[in-house]
Amino acid sequence: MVCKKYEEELKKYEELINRKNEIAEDYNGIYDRYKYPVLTREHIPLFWKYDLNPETNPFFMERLGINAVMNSGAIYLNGKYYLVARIEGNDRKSFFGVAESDNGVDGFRFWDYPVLLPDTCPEETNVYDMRLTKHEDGYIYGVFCSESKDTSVNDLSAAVAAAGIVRTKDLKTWERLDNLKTLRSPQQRNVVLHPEFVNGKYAFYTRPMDDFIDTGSGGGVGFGLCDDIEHAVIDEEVMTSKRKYHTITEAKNGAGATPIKTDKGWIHIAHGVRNTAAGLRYVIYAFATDLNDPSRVIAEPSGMLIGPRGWERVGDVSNVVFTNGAIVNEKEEVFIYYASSDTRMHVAATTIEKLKDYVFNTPEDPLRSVKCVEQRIELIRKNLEFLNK
Ligand code: M1P
Repeated sequence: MVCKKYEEELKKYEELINRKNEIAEDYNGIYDRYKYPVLTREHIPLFWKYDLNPETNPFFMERLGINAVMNSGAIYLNGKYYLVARIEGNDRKSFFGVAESDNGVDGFRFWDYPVLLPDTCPEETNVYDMRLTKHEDGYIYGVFCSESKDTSVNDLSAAVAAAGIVRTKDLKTWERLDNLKTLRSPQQRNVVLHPEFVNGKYAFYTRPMDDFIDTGSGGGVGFGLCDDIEHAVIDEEVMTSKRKYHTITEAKNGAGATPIKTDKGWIHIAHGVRNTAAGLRYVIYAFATDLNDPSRVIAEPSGMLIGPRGWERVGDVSNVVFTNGAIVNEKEEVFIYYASSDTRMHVAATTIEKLKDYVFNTPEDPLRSVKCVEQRIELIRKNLEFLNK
């Protein structure tokens, strides 16, 4: 017999999963934010955390608590919306769990079991931030950060980030492939597989880094090709979206969602990081690359697409929004899934039409205040002329 507390907690859990989401009030014309997060630590099934047997758990205590649910890969399959979430236990280790919804904005419910990845990397300590790519070769690939202790230096906290690769056809059975090797970059995070072959090869967006935190000489989002996905090796990485001084990407940036194909170019939704007196601030931005050469940036609107707002600013790592997944459905609606402050998952909804308009018609960052004022004065002048006609 389950205890009364379990029944009370289960009722709260079911109310949370069944709560309808609503478009939030703030308006920008580009996308709609939603009032409630789509996944939180409270969305984790009770039977993942508690021992439900009163004989072995008389106080109905959490035995394996969950701290946060965040950075989720996203995919649309057979009319359903799936998030492969990064779930962080109270023990700081992250793992992946699949949550499913009928409409993409609410009702996300985790499958009964989290994903148990094949244990092929004995040195790997932590895994997180999976990007899902439905590739034209017929597989769904998951590329994630595989983190290990750096044993080459005498520093307990030193770590190495690499890109782990798995593939599946159904999100249930996962085959682990070799980690990506980038011959000219010692560390990698935020790696995304492009959905199509480029020049007959697998193509990755990379994020070269000299160190676990600092990108150092890594100039931005890289791009490289490899012949064999099962033993992926990239020699040369060319730069796509570059880090720039005094912009939202000054400290670092990284690819986010798998690029979205449109008739005007590939649309990328990435993250940019700047430093502040309060630490690093992460925002989401967008850019487009050429349909035939997805490494060539053809449009990059100025500034951020999504920044942390209101209570999104607060969490385990405050002042962060981060995306690694978006879904486009058959109505060309776009759902951008983003985490706030490394704590919970939200959705911002838009359309392909609006995203294209945003990416191709928003002015670029002119990189100097005086030019930004000129840009704004031009907008004001045209508007006042229009209003006074
Ligand atoms: O804490 C913010 C983010 O930090 C990292 O991103 P980046 O590699 O660009 O610094 C990632 O660890 C990410 O998971 C995290 O949300």
